[in-house]
Amino acid sequence: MPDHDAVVIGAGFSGLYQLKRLRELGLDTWVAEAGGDVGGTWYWNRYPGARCDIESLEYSYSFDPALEQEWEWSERYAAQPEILAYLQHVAERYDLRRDISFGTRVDELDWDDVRAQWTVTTDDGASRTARYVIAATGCLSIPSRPEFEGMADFTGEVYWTSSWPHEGVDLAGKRVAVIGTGSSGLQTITAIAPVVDRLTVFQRTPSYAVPAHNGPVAERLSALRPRYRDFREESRSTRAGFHCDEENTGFYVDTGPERVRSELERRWLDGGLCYTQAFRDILRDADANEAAAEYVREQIRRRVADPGLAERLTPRSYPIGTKRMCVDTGYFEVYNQDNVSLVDINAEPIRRLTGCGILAGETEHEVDVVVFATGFDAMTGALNAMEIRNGERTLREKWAAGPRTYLGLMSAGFPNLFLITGPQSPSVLSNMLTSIEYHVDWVTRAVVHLRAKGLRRMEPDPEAEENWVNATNDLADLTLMPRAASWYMGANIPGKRRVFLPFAGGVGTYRQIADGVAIAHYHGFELT
Ligand code: NA7
Repeated sequence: MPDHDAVVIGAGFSGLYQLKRLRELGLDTWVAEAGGDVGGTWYWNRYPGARCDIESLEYSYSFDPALEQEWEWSERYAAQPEILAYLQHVAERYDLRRDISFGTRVDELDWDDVRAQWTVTTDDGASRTARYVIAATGCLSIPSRPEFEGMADFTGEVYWTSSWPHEGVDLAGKRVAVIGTGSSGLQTITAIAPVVDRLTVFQRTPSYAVPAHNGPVAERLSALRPRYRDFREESRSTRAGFHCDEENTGFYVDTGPERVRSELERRWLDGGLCYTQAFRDILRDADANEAAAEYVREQIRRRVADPGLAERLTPRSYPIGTKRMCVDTGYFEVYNQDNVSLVDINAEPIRRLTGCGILAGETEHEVDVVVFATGFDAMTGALNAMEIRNGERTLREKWAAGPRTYLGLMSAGFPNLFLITGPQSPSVLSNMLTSIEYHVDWVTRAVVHLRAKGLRRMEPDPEAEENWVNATNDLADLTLMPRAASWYMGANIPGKRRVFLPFAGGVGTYRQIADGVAIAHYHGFELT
């Protein structure tokens, strides 16, 4: 008998809920978490201004109606400390910590086909066995840390947004450089601009951003509470796993110019990521996309006083929505401050870090602090960081030309290894909470089925997997998504194979397919 029924890797939103569900089934479950406490993403990403860009009313667990009724979110978009406090509350409320080992990273997984069990080896050298392993390792959990020449020479402070120190950072009155202008960069820049002495932003690609219109949420929360269950159920059938007024969404091709403009304006005034759902074909039709992109560009010109600077901050090289959209609160206005400057590193490439700053083009920018907001090895990074062996090869070798999964949940040849929000599932194209809960419930149901039938082993049929891989690639090719050098495509990591990583068919459709598979006795899986 294995040491445990199940090992869960990670104690973020996915791992905590998975532990709760398996424990309810009476399974002996152990969780390994690399961080010092629960929280995952929200444990590590403590940079100034860190905030979720999915609304709190939807970016929260739905599994317990009592929790949903009791928890008070303070803002429309919760800041990192509030989300972390929520996860800590969840850990305490359901007494989850007693099965979690913190500061423990899983290095290796070895499948033993005779015993039908995994051996899980952690960075302290210890090993234990388990029938099932659930990788709740997150989609954006392995930071991308590009190497710049001279990094060791720089004598000032260096921080990464993705692993910000828990205390002791004070940027007030300092000269600060930020490298990277994705969501993390934008939030950091906006938060620190008012307190630093000088801020120099190094931008490679400008981002499209829509306003958050953040504010108190208490009223909406109390109005929602009587129908919270229905609201959650609706989310599960939407495209992106959260409400976006989809019933009022038409096709751009059928919409006259005036109506196009007023719809974009309406979405802009509402704020948030629903902007790119103004038309159903926005990510498929180049004209629809260009109309939505141009509206955002116009707003940038209105917000940035210096037209030359506005132009440099304006995204033009890729369709809107094909890189992860940012949600901002006063980001562009920051550049109207005298103490803020922008370096376009396409025109003035970063040549090296020096003892006292950054040499870009011919100019040395003297700074006290460098902040890297350079993103993550998305979706496959955390899985490929482990040695996952099946006796013949590693998962990393199997995935050398891109990930291969069935439903984003399992990969053929690696039995009883379940992936929460794995590649080729909607995950990063959706509200992660909707996708996480769906996957955890699906996995739990599969485990119940295996146990009820006395089965020991589950893995995808290679043919079903092949079809799923092809379907996800075909779906992506129907969209404009592959046109951007994005982390959705793996394009931010040197040497990573460019394939579209998530499933682009939407949360509601995905759920119908994956539910159908389960109902049809796990069609496409081998259960033995
Ligand atoms: P992102 O969105 O991947 O942003 C990373 C940024 O860093 C982006 O602007 C990159 O430019 C830039 N970058 C990356 N590598 C380099 C190098 N070598 N030189 C200069 N600039 C670089 O990560 P975030 O952490 O901001 O956001 C991740 C997700 O968190 C976000 O999507 C939300 O889901 C929440 P590029 O665009 O690649 O040219």
